[in-house]
Amino acid sequence: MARGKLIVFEGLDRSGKSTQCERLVSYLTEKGVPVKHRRFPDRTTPIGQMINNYLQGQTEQEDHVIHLLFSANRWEAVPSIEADINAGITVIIDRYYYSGCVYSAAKNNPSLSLSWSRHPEEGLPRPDLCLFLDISAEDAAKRGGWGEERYEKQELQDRVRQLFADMRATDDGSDFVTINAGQSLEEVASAIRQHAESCIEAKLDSSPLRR
Ligand code: DGP
Ligand code: NA
Ligand code: NA
Repeated sequence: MARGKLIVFEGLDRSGKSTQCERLVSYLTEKGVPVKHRRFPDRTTPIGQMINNYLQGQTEQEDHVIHLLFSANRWEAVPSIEADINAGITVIIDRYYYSGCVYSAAKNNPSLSLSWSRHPEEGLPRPDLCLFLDISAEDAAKRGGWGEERYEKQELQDRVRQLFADMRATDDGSDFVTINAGQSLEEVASAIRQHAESCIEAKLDSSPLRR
């Protein structure tokens, strides 16, 4: 049996990522493609609840500690992701280790660089396709105010945007297929469907997930 594919959505808060991720999952499900929808952070596990409390400002965590918790929250899902993929199910994830690296590095902690932040993520299954929803500062601003959570502040988001751009020059960034998220919902969805369907149709039967 052909293995499933690993498809990841990335982008800033307010890039439309979660909406587009849900739309792709519904579209493929209706077409009869076996898919599983996940998101990180997965707030349902004990580690995820610690992350949720931190994001909501109820607890404080040292910068490296919260970084490692976000990473652990991905690692704890790996057996389940691998089982799905080996069973022929395509796993579609809203955020992954790319967010993990840039949001931590955006804190400007001198001992938490983009390259330091990459280490705990080493060995996680590498996506077959990473859809990067790119939006300009102006377009993001038009979409209304930030929410209440810890990282939803203009200054931090500006650094996140810059770090995603820096990441494009690294090996991780070579995974990105950039989608212009400033287009209409329909245009964005259609571009995403094209990339996702050619990824799913690509024959990788004998090639394992990369690491
Ligand atoms: P979301 O549920 O997708 O809105 O994500 C919650 C927030 O957490 C969002 O501002 C992005 C941030 N985030 C997601 N993954 C990570 C991670 O691995 N590390 C850090 N530091 N932040 C992350
Ligand atoms: Na958010
Ligand atoms: Na979201």
